[in-house]
Amino acid sequence: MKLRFLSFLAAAALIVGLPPAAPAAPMASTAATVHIVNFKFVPATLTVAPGTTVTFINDDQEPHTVTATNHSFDSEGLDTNQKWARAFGKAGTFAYFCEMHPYMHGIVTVKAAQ
Ligand SMILES: [Cu+2]
Repeated sequence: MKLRFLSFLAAAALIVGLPPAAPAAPMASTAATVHIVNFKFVPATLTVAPGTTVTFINDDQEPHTVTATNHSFDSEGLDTNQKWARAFGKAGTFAYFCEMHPYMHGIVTVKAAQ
């Protein structure tokens, strides 16, 4: 009898007791990388969570820049293997290009997970 009562208590505790452990939320990535390869940004379009730091790496033998279309950021010239990082804190769409090769375009979209 006592055992059954304890079982009841345990079941009741499960129902009304402590909140269940939070389900494992998918880890929002806080870092991403864009390579500059063969005069292209790879990937050319990137979607990240707010607060993500995006690192741009120039894999080419030519210098490139990562320059916002609205000039809100500018890496200046990146030599071969040089890296440049920027934290994207707020949601929005950030178009950029290479000042030395203006046909090179990329977009970082910053969007909160649903
Ligand atoms: Cu370039």
